[in-house]
Amino acid sequence: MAEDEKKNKSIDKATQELYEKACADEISTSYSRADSLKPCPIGSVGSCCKNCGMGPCRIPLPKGKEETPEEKKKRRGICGATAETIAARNFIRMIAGGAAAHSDHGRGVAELFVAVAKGEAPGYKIRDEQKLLALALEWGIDIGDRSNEEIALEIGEMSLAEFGKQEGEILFAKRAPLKRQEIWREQGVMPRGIDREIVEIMHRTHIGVDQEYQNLLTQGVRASIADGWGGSMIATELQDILFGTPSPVLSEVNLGILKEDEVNIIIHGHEPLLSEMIVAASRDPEMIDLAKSKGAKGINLGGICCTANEILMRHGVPLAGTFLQQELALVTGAVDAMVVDVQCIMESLPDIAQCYHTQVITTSPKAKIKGAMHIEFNEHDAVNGAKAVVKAAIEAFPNRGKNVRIPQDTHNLIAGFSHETINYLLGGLFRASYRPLNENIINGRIRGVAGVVGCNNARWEHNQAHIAMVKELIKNDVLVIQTGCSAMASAMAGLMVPEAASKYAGKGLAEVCETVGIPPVLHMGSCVDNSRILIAATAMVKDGGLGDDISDLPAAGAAPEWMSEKAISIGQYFVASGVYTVFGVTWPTQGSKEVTEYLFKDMEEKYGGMWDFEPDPIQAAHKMIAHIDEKRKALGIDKARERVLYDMEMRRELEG
Ligand code: NFS
Repeated sequence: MAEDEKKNKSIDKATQELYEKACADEISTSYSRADSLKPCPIGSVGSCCKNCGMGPCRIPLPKGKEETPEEKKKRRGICGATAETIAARNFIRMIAGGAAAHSDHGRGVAELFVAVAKGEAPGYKIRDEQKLLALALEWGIDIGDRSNEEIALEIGEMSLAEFGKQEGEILFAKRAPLKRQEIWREQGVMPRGIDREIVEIMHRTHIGVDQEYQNLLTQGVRASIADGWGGSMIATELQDILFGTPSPVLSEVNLGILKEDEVNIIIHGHEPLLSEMIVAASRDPEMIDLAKSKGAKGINLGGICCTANEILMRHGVPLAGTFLQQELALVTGAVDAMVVDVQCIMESLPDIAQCYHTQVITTSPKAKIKGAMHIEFNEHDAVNGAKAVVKAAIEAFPNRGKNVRIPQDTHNLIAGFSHETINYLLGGLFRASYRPLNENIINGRIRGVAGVVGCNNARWEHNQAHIAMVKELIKNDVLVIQTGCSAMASAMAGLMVPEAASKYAGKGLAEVCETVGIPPVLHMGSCVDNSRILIAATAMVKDGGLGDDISDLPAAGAAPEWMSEKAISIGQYFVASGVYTVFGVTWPTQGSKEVTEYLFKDMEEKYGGMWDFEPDPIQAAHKMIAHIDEKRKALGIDKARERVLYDMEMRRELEG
């Protein structure tokens, strides 16, 4: 779908309604800016190098014809960098950006973890003791009769040390299947320390350093593993211990969750450190009384972007919307405060807020926005910080104008599918395991598993690709696991309730979902929680019957509406972990055939997983299904789909 063919801004009714209101209110949004600001055709394919002051060097491919070898020779930057070097440099710098964002989030959690262990962060406590002890055992930390805090201190310090480690291997890499670890060692991509791999990308892509695209891309792989199996995994694991491991929770999604007669606070960004406290503060009777004294009936919270997924998973706080709905939330005129921390936050927010009454509040010293109020989050005084934020929202409530429109649309969803929850739901408390899932894959009721994740992109009809792809996958008996904005998109389409199984899923998948009582599309959390997908995939390998590595699983990954550098880092660690991963919208290395071929083909030989690019979501789904079927064939379970029902004897054979 080319940009000019894009009919609507969104397939979501609430979003369409508010986009129209934004136009009527003469508000500039990412949707309208995307109309007037076309992507640079040279930069978007990775053929622009601006890594030094001699450039930017723009070296476009010849238009409409094959490049001759002579032309190719001349296609170089001033320093002599080839199209390959430039595309690879740009690509891995995206990985560095994404891995840095996730990992700095992980570092923040680890710092809070240490503060909590030392008793220096009042209001926080360790909520999941079992997970704390399990991690201590895994890392060889002495438990004995030590207190939780003593153990936590050691875990926190070991986690922090992962970032600055100079040699050896990151600790969580040991969680990967043994075969996977061997592949990483063989290919020289086992990360040493998280920060080190990111810094090395910045060094190697500086002018005049690494000038072999394969070698550049190899470092990209190493940094991405440091993200998925390092920084992101630390974020997820420590957040679970501190705030609780998610379990199934019923909630609602879309901008209709805003309330006419309550103080509406939108929590937007990524790190749940502050938002956890805001959830508590919004339930504090003192705050509720204050809200009532201003004429409101109560305090209503909603989330946008990945922090929304964090507080949804643990507290059932409703989701207001995805990345592309953040501006429209303000256009409702009903948001009293929007509190942001880091990542995926649009700089246009304070400008839009000015046209209504909304207080935009920044909270991170790393992310200030001109025109926003700044209340800095301090982990040593988080309770009061959160109360100050809630108070600012309450103060804004009486200023709400008449120009208010809250769309009616909401959908129910069930979230909270952490790895632990899936394990428990499938196997039961005493026999927690993925075996029933594996068995249903082996017997063919479930064809395979797909992770569909990532952003919205203003260059694409909002949510269209996510929903089309996910529906196509479940219709073909592929169980879908999701995170991020993609998960929210499916929830908005009603795919995350158990009833969706009989309505949208193929017969085999529907049968399994109905037996276990789960939706055909499982919400696993925020973008750092893609690490949960890695753990789930590893658990499937370890439970047996589906090969001995992630690359053997009938599984695939996708980010059909990606836009952020984080998505590229995520995609790369999926690929590096052995997963076929297809992206939509646009592909950032098209300026170099060799680099693109290397990512799409050569990586499969090295890592068992590879990249692909397919903007049409239905075709992309079919590529994923074809890959899943190939893996089924390699496992010798391709015939099983024809004789779906197994008798006891066949089962015994399978288990034996
Ligand atoms: Ni992840 Fe994209 Fe942002 Fe979350 Fe949404 S845009 S890569 S999904 S909120 S991080």
